[in-house]
Amino acid sequence: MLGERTLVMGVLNATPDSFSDGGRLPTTETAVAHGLRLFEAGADWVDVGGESTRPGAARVASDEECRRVVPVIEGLRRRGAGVISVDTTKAEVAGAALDAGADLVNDVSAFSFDPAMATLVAKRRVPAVLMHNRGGFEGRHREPRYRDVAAEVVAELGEAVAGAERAGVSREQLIVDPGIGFAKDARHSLEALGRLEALDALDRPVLVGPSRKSFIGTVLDVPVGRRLMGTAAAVSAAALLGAHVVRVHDVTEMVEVARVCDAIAAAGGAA
Ligand code: PMM
Repeated sequence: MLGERTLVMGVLNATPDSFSDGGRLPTTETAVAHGLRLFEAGADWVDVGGESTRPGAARVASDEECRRVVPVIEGLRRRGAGVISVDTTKAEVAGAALDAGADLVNDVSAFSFDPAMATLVAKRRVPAVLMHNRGGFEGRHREPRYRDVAAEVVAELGEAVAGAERAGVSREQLIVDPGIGFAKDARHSLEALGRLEALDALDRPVLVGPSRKSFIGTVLDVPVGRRLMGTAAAVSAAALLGAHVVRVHDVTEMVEVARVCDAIAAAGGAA
């Protein structure tokens, strides 16, 4: 399935404080209804998260994070929804989410915040996204310094893949992500995206999450609510540079963007 066309992962943040959509889904029912709408709008996967990753966000305890994501995943699964991922860095939350019906784990720390995550993914034999990041939870957005962003992202993700394999995870389970906006300023994010093909060296499917992020705000000087066209441009670039999956908030619009990029690629225009 991965690689035939660009898959769209819709974002479902069950958090009071995410940077672009936090607090909009205050109950399980509204969150489940939103998730179902994302699938109806054409999302291939829906990514359910219960801890905001935005700079300055407070750490959420495992039990609170489970309280936020588990009922939403159960609700979606009961209604026969499609592929569900859980956006978490904690093995306890990932385990509960898989028990509730999630299909894969999306870890923005590439298994580095919680060493039990790799063991869990190895045991459950589920796919997992390893996203590039630096520093622990507190240090993750601080002082990004690179000599060569694309090369360092590839090298560090390569180490994360090797570490996961040492913990018993099979390479085939893993998807890699350059971590747009994580431990990267706008210039770093643009370079990581513009040189996405460098990730081909890892020979794993690639997921990219540029949706509404601050590098778009830097280029266009627009607030979060006005980043739809910038997101469309970033999704096009990602799709044409070989992304297998794009993680977005605006599913209806980005499904159209992805389909046109796929048609261009199929006609021999790129990739
Ligand atoms: N970005 C956010 C959260 N989770 N997961 C992956 N794999 N890649 C990303 O780029 C990513 C992510 C931050 O965005 P949000 O707060 O809108 O969810």
